[in-house]
Amino acid sequence: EVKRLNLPISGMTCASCVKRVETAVSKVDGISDVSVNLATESVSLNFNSPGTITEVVRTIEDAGYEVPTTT
Ligand code: 9UX
Repeated sequence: EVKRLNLPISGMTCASCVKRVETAVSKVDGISDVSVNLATESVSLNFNSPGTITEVVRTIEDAGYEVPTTT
């Protein structure tokens, strides 16, 4: 079952940042239809397993950005 998720991202300031995050996240196995929005500082994506999100967060952070948490 594929579900869609929106994650906040901080640290993006230009269109190249957006492309960088989109490219990196799109390469994660089990992730598809990645769309990064600079104005809302977030990414929307389809995922097929909850465990995949951990790798998405790591990928975003490895690219030099942050995923702010509410906890
Ligand atoms: Mo743009 Mo983003 O010049 O890390 S690529 S700020």
